[in-house]
Amino acid sequence: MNKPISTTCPYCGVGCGISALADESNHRLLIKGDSSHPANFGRLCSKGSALGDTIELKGRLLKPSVYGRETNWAEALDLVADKFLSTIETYGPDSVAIYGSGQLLTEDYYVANKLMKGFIGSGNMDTNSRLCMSSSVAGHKRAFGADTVPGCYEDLEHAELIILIGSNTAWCHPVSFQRIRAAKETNPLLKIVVIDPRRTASCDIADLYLPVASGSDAWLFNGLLHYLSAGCAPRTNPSYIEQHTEGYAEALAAAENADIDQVAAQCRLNKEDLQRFYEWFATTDKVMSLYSQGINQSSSGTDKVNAIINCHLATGKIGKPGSGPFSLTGQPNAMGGREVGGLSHQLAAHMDFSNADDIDRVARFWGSQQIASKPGLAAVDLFNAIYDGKVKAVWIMGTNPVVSLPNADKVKLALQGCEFVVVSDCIANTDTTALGHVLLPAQGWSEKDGTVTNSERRISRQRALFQPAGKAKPDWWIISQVARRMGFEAAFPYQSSAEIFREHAALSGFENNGQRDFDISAFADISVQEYDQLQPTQWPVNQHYPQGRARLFDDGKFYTPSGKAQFIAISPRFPGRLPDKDYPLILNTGRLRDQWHTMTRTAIAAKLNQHKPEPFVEIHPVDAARYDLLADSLASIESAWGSMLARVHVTDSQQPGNVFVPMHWTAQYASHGRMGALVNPFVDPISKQPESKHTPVRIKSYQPVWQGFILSRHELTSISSEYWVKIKGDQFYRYELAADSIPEDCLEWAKETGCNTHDTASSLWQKYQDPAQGNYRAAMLIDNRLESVIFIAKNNQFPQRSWLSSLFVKATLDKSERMALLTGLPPEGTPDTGKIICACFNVGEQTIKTAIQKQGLKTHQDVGRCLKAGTNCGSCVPEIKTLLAS
Ligand SMILES: Nc1nc2c(c(=O)[nH]1)N[C@H]1C(S)=C(S)[C@@H](COP(=O)(O)OP(=O)(O)OC[C@H]3O[C@@H](n4cnc5c(=O)[nH]c(N)nc54)[C@H](O)[C@@H]3O)O[C@H]1N2
Ligand SMILES: Nc1nc2c(c(=O)[nH]1)N[C@H]1C(S)=C(S)[C@@H](COP(=O)(O)OP(=O)(O)OC[C@H]3O[C@@H](n4cnc5c(=O)[nH]c(N)nc54)[C@H](O)[C@@H]3O)O[C@H]1N2
Ligand code: SF4
Ligand SMILES: [Mo]
Repeated sequence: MNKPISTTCPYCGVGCGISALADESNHRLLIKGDSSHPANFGRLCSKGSALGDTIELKGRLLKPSVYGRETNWAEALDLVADKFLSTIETYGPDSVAIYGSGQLLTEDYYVANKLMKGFIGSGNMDTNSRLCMSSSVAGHKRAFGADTVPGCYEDLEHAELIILIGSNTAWCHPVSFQRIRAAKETNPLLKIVVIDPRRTASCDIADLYLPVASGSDAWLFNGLLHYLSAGCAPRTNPSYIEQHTEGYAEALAAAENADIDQVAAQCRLNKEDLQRFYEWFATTDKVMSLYSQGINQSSSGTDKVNAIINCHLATGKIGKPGSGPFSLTGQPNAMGGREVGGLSHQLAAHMDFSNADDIDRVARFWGSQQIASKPGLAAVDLFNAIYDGKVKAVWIMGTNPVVSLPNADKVKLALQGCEFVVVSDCIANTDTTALGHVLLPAQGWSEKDGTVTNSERRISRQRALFQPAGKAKPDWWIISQVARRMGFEAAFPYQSSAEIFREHAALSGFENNGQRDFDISAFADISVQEYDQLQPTQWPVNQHYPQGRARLFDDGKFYTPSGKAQFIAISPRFPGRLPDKDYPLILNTGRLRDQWHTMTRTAIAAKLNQHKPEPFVEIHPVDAARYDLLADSLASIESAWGSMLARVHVTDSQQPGNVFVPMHWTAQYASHGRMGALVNPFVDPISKQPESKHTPVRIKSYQPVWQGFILSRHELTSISSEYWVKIKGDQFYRYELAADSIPEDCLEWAKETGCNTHDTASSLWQKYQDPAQGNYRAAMLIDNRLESVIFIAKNNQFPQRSWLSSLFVKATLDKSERMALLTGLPPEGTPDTGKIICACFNVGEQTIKTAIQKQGLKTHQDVGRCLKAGTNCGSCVPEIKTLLAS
């Protein structure tokens, strides 16, 4: 048997270490959390645990293709180089662009950025981090003079108050959330505050939940600054303010009007709750503010970040164990991308275009005569420029902008009209690869080799577990090959990721002298063996900190010209577009527990599709009544930019006036689930980050003539119904369907979708039809093995799909099961698992409810002991607790 290989999870910014046992001959993978990795100490969430189910070769992009024709690498690379060169020659360097991703490895990212900024000579390299971390980057830069995350995960165990602001940590950073839960169990004095317009699973451990009005956080933290400094005995830290900061008076003056009454009104919060939160912050020594997209994705995202940092500076609660503002990074290498300068205003190694010395320094280091001298276009502007025909050739790598950018229908049009679109991806069919003229197969996570940096600045190795799929190549290799063909051989000689990492490390230390926070010069001469054995290390790693550094700013020194941290005077602004009579509701968007972004990888793992199988819209009961929406019916949601269809979930976890849809569905998995089409393209004026959490929309009921579902052992080939959703299950595919006209012959119609309806000697059909009611049910078995199930009805009265779905793993059905097929319900005495709650151990709602009742279980720990549910990643614990309570 092979030895386990240590690597890093390719999903979120927690950056969990994984111990992987790869079986090359069967292409199988056993995954365990790496108990020695400081980010997770052996824990993994549902997504990380399911990685072994996502490595299949089906669906992978295996060969390069040009204009729809498969080809070899040489032709594809030559074409990309030629087209880029000829475009630059005719229209100049700013007519081309690269749009990258926080899911590229640091080495890939470094090379892409070097090519565009250093050698093509344009700033037009931006990344999906613009949609993710750019407000935090801008906020850090304003306050600290550098994009520094001061603290580390260990602080979670030291803190006495943890504030989760616009962060659904329970679902998006599940392993860190479990760490906070554990810290609270060890230290019952630890208090948790959750600030989010939506009551999320993260509220499960909250001592106080503040349902802040969408977009109003800057008011809340200006109010806190005001509160800390008010009264005869201020709770600020005057000596810290004096010694280590500047701009306090101005920031305070700007917060002058933010008294509790005003803040309560602006944030629509109750005064007592507000008072309690402020008092806890004022009186607790060790406070951590963890924030994420509820803060960043806003037209005042940068101000929100600084409003939070201001409060930490005013109290000196920064740079000490258990204290500090802490931006949770989203993608596995969001941080690494910032290190290499992946955003279009950055240059490299935490140097940027705002400083002529930086430009000169990087040009000398790279030996470049034609380095770009000014920022390029940020994501939304970049795609507008493509739409306008100003950018004529674009190379998209490791991101799916046709889904994830705001005003996504315009993005689609932009790419449809663009002269030359190159897409590097590991998956063949995505909404973006559909529009590429050249498709380049990138190695996937289990094949790649390089480094990533997590939220706490920890650099970890991703290591190859398998041989590459098909002709797939590392992203750094693909980019270097194009660079060489463009005439930049000398600057892109790389043969391995280790060489690139060394160069990146050397640049970070080049003429640094302690002036730049990002310094990993200790790795500048790292050997291939040392690189291969690199242990997870927090930067900076240099001669002063050869083993890395857990916290920055513990010495009160910042990277501003004066060495002092900067308060920023904040005047809270309203979101860019406010609801009006045409679009009266606020659309909020975000993530689900078991899916990763545009689902290209997580939707391959059947077990990750069971928790939330269909696009949905969450709406408050009052609004549901106002807009005549029944629970579980379909609704159409429209904004000034686009529309979608989703299943209605009525819940008081939403505030009236707000609706929420998950960001994940694409045209590959749903007919009308691509929410990016609706999203407001308004951006923060400083960070250029789009306001993805606040779009005015309207909602109305969508009433199809019929609804139904098909469960099929084989993937359907052509679905013609107006509404469809495709869900991969264990040995079957599930399709949720709805349409405006009832098929004349249901069987004929099913055949057209590609459903196996062939009558053979071994096939057995069961059918039930009531045309008057528009009711049709059928099931087919081949040699007693279930092949397909079709349910159609004019009303939306269907059994849950759980029992029928569970039959596909069986080699044959017994008589009682066959008899029950067309009821869709298990035969008497057979338990139904119900909807899956625990994805790690596949435990359903009904199983949990029955166990609670029959065995008198009282706590989630009891449920865990009895059914294992909730004992791996723990992300479903909040739901188990809800079941216990009901
Ligand atoms: N399961 C899963 N985990 C992921 C990802 C994934 O796709 N799936 N993606 C990763 C990535 S790249 C990222 S960036 C992170 C994102 O992690 P999070 O930021 O935690 O995730 P989101 O669900 O986008 O948004 C967080 C919360 O912001 C709230 N919010 C909306 N508007 C406001 C507001 O005005 N103020 C406040 N205070 N809150 C508001 C939303 O209601 C939502 O609950 O997750 C990472 N982890
Ligand atoms: N409305 C709304 N929009 C949002 C957000 C939101 O909360 N609301 N969140 C935003 C945020 S924070 C983020 S981070 C983005 C994420 O949005 P995207 O980056 O568009 O989403 P992903 O699905 O992660 O896309 C990654 C792509 O890279 C491919 N890929 C995976 N690994 C590799 C690799 O090693 N090499 C290459 N070349 N390709 C690879 C995947 O198959 C996939 O197609 O969405 C943003 N958009
Ligand atoms: S929390 Fe989950 S998704 Fe994030 S790195 Fe860890 S295992 Fe991967
Ligand atoms: Mo993100």
